[in-house]
Amino acid sequence: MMGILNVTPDSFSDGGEWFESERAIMRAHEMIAEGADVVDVGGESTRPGAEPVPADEELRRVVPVVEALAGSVRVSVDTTKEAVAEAAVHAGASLINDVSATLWPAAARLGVGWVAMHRKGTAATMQRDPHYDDVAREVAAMLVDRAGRAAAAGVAEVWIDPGIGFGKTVDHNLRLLGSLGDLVATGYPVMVGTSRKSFLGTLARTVDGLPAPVDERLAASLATATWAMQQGVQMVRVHDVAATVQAAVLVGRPQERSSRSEVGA
Ligand code: HH2
Repeated sequence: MMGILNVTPDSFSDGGEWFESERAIMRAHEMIAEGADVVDVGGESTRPGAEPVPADEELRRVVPVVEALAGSVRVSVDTTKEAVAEAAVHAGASLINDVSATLWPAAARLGVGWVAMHRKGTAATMQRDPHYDDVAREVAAMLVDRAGRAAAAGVAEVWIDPGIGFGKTVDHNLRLLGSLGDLVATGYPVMVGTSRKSFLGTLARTVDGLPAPVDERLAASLATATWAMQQGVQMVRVHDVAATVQAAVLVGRPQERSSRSEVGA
């Protein structure tokens, strides 16, 4: 289970720099207590149309938080910038979560794991009418190609991720979720992130029939995370760690349930 830790400014807080990192570190400790195996620290939003963050600002956000957490949990850094990845690794991160799928040479050089995520276009362009002839086949082919290059360059731990919501329509996302088994069959460990994403809001409606807003997507997030785990996905990237761990114990990872029932309750 990978817990999402966004270290980005909050317009409702005026607590300044100390408050921002302190709050992030507190949230990370909550997620660790809830059962997160990895904490994914990110200083730049990748949402469609999000403003790019300069490297020095991203470094300022990410590095102190990575440093503070690295002794307590496995830390990954969610970045597309080599300088940020390198500084985070020096601060204790051991996994580069790379939505651009370009940083494998850095992972090889630094001797850490690497997540290759599929994305079509950039944050600015990716949701402008994305098109595929066969989304599942094209995404798998790109990921296997990148993963092969990374392995050949010497990266010992390579993850692949279909990049739900990154240059994909609702239909593309559903097709990718439906074909997770094909990614698992490649032999590379697979990671998936559906947590609170907008396609869930489009499909899951409120009682008024409106698209579910971001804070009403928990049930849909859990349904997709448990589906992914049942397909053999080894890591889910989530905001709601405690709830996802509960769901995983019941239906996502039967092996976890049997080991827990042996100890008693
Ligand atoms: N999704 C987001 C960011 N990083 N990394 C991986 N490997 N897979 C994903 O699906 C993925 C990711 C979405 O990021 P953002 O829109 O910034 O929101 P949040 O980080 O809160 O999920």
